[in-house]
Amino acid sequence: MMTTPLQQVWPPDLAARYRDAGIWTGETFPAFLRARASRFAARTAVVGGEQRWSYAELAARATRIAGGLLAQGLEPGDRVVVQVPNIPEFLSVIFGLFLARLVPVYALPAHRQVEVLHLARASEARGYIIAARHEGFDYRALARMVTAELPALEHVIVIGDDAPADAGFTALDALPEPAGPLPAEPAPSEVAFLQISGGSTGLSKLIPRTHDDYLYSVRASAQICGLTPDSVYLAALPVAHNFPMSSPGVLGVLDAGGTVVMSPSPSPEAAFPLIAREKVTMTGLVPPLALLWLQAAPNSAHDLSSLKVLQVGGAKFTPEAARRVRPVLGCTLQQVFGMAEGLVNYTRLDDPEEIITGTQGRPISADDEVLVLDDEGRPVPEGEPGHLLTRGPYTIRGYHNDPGANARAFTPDGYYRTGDIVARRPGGYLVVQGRAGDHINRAGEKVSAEEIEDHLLAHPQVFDAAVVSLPDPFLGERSCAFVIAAGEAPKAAALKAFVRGRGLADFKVPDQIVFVPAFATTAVGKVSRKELRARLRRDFLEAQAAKETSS
Ligand code: OOB
Repeated sequence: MMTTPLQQVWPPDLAARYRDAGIWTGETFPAFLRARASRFAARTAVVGGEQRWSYAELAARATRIAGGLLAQGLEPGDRVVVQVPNIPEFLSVIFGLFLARLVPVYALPAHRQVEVLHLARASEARGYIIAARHEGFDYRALARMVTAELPALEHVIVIGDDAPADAGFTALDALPEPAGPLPAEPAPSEVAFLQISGGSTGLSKLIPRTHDDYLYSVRASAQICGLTPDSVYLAALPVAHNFPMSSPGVLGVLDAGGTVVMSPSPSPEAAFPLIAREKVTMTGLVPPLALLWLQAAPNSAHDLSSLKVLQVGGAKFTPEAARRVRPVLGCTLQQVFGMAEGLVNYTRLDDPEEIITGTQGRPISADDEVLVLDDEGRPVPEGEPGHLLTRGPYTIRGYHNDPGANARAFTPDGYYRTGDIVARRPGGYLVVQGRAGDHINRAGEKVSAEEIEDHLLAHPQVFDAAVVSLPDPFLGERSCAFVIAAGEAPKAAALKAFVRGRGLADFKVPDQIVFVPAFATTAVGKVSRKELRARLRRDFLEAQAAKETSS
């Protein structure tokens, strides 16, 4: 069966420029692994649970997995959905895939059958790699559901002690013996993997990243963050996400020869003992978790003094919270404003405190081109809010196989419309003000209003629904569904259970449901979904404020 080819192409003049300038070095993931394994052979690459692997061992395991996957029947170029939590095997699996020239498609552990089916279909995947269980959830049951609907997903590989319950699944430790040599080195301009978008409309789009572009962002990030062989990075957020994967994340740490410590959960209960035991120097969190850590640290018996840098990103960190990081945790805050599509901004470790607490950083590269435009597409003056557009050596030029989305998300001259509203300050520092698009940034997890509305509309007692974001003191934003019932209104809890029961990631279930008799319309009788959502949100917040002042 022919699958849709993967590609990511920059205009030849720019590609030549990035190569000549030494931004794209031609390094590929297989070469990256081999070089680190020879240079840092005996050093500890990754720690997790009872396991502690050296660089040499990580490379040996990845090589064994690569041969096994090919012997199993997967072929170079095949896409493989990887849904693996923070365990050392995440790294041996993805590097195994790279060595076999198989293409990982990163799913998050929170994803359920709706998301996994979508990713597998959209990528035309033939393989699916899971951990047997994680945080009380049985991924084999999920795999059974997904493969029943999608027979093309032929190979299910299960990581875990217990033998797979199902015939037809293969344990990672029981892959067949490698049958031949590994394939030839990929070209650095080839797509190495598919990352997933936050999904501002509908389901996530697939983001093809090349060896050249991604490894540039990894190396540059490791440098900006001052990583060395002595760095110990705690992977607290799910490593399949772009932030803990490459900003600088686990890949940046491996680039520098440091040690990755896999935390099964980002909670202080799981993370603090690991920080103390492994003398962790750096980690990355989303804002709500950073707030939890700030609350828990003063009462903790664990020694957190090894921590030098706390990164916070994925959603806006308020300046008030940001100012508490140094006094409470005794470490430097680094704000990270990035996107799986490419552009990543960092505050630098030696920036003045006011920049660190008050901005979301500046781009990695002098070759990142950043535009801040008004609604008519004209540049706004410095300090004024506008739409952020960007292109550069590690920002994609298009999603996989989605001309409609590409026409909306990219300008004819190749700028990516991020959907973010930012203000630019002197020195190129960006301050994020909000989103132009209709998605909810729920504690860093992006929820598309449209996707949830579609699920709500599938309920027989729902006539219409509009999902909006509301400010939330803990999550940053929470989702609120305004629903017009068809006849008798269902109970809010029942409607939430209905949405969950459709097999969605938990973070997409509306946090709040408000029943309304009708949606207001304009004199012409029609409003766009966008206007409708904006109006519902505004009216609700105004009514809430009025209630608060009167009480
Ligand atoms: C990261 O990546 P995605 O793809 O899950 O989400 C990207 C979107 C951005 O467009 C922006 O809306 C929001 O997440 N965002 C932030 C932010 N960092 C991301 N909004 C405000 N302040 C921040 N610091 O979330 C991501 C990827 C790489 C590194 C860090 C985060």
